[in-house]
Amino acid sequence: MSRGPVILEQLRAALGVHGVFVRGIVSFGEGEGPLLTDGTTARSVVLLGNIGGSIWPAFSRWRQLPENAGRSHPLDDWSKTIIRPVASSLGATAYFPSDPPWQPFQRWAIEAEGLRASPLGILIHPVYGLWHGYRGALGFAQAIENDVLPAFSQHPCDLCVEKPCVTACPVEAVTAAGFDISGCRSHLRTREGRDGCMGGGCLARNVCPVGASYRYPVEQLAFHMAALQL
Ligand code: B12
Repeated sequence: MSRGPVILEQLRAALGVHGVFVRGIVSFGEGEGPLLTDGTTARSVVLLGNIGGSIWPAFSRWRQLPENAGRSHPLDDWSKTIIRPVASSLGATAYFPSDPPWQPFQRWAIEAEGLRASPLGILIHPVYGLWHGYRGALGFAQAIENDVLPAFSQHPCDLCVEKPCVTACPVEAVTAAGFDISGCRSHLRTREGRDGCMGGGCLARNVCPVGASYRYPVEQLAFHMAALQL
């Protein structure tokens, strides 16, 4: 019998308490997956991530511990702290979105969850909107069947006529050619940027009508903006 369902059950039990969920599973042919620590390649990758502000309570508690003060990348460190022991107990290889060489997390999410890119570049989910992200992924030598239903058959941005996300950015950093990160960062350093996007979150992301009830809590929005400004 396949060990897949047991692995997924153990993962869900170990990580759900931290607000990290199994977001979907990608399957690979022989030799096509990312490298595992033993030098072979993965047959499946389980994507792990947050839905809305799900990680914020557990992460905030961890961050307040004296030994975690003053870290330069606390969210990445926390993700590794909770995901690595689970990877090791399951004999999996852990990948993290922040670690170069970057693994193609967005390509994996498109395949595993049926997500599509929004005009902002980040992927949109029909229920969670733009309010989700990835905290890690686990590579396995065995095939694991994807038990997560694909998110949708129709792209929510195709149904959105107004596309307020494209016009909401005060410095037009959202362009058809991609995201203008230097224009965004320069604006964040101005008084208008500090009073607007820095405190309350990216205006373009905030204005999206999809999944508005999953919007991150204000402290999390400010945390991500501070990281983006670095
Ligand atoms: C480098 C990087 C950045 C850079 C450059 C981003 C850029 N737009 O070029 C900077 C620092 C600017 C950045 C900013 C942000 N990022 Co960023 N970033 C990354 C990182 C580390 C690598 C991306 C990469 O180049 N991958 C390499 C390629 C090969 O991987 P890939 O999956 O195959 O790439 C596909 C996607 O890029 C996709 N794609 C991307 N944009 C578009 C646009 C269209 C129209 C289409 C069709 C496809 C598409 O097509 C590629 C080919 O399949 C990823 C994590 C990761 N490892 O993926 C996070 C990641 C993409 N970022 C993420 C987020 C949330 C953000 C911010 C919102 C963070 C914030 N603090 O607010 C901003 C948003 C900026 C924006 N509007 O794009 C999330 C996106 C989650 C999601 N819902 O999709 C990721 C996955 C990190 C995570 N932990 O979840 N980011």
